[in-house]
Amino acid sequence: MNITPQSLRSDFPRLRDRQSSLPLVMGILNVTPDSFSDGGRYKDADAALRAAEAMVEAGADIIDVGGESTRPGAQPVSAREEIDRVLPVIRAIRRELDVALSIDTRKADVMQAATGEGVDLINDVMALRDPGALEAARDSGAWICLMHMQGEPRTMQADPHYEYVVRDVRTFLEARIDVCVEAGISRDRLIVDPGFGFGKKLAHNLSLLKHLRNIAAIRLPVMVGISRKSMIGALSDGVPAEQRLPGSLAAATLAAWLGAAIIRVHDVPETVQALRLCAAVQLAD
Ligand code: PT1
Repeated sequence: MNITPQSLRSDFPRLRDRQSSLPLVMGILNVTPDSFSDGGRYKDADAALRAAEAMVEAGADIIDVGGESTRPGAQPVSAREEIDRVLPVIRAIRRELDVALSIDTRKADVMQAATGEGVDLINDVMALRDPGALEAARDSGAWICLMHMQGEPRTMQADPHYEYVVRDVRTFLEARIDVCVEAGISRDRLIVDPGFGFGKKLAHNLSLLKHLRNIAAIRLPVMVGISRKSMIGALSDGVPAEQRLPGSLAAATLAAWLGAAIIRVHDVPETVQALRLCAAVQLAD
């Protein structure tokens, strides 16, 4: 069920109607210095392009390009630096591959630069709360993923707390949807994400996954990113990220079963296999 960039805008409504039970697979492409750096922007962009190509061949529907880490404890980078990292990669993928493109950013200037190169989806862990982001996203015409985060990446895991996590996250997402609609963004351009690992303890993450249908009841496509996150390590004696594939596949399967429309992952071929099994069971008599 590969979709072309040209068809992305018209195909997304399919996510709301749920004709297909197979969620879209979003492959993660980090272009931070620790990921593809061996010096030289051109070489880095070429390595990133080859990684994207492998994910597309393995069945990724969307490639999510990110130039700033937002994992717990990460330090912010400037918009200039972020643009310098992601634009060569976005241009190369646009030129060489037939795949939908997403930009993982919270900064208005990066949104503007990326959508100017034809990026189809803005994936914002701040849900357009940064200055200028709402306007930049509105004017881009792109799809927008609004994610829930409590706090900010550097400190968000210090002491997260909620009254009722599922209700609190849903209330936040609905408030951000209202802000978007009031700013002139059509509801059909929006996707929501509960933000696994973003200012959440293990018990919060588990409740959000168990009750994902409650988030899907917002009646917008739901995106889920659990791939290799520490919540998986926490359930397996703290195994490092490289050893979290089995838990990642279980999480992707559960999310798909509970109605997720897009699954954001590192391990595309493995996830595609798990999701095909899941969809086949859902479609069985
Ligand atoms: C996500 C997501 C994202 N996650 C969306 N975008 C990250 N829409 C980046 C850990 O606990 O879930 N949804 N962009 C990566 N962030 C994290 C957070 C990585 C927590 C790791 C952890 O290990």
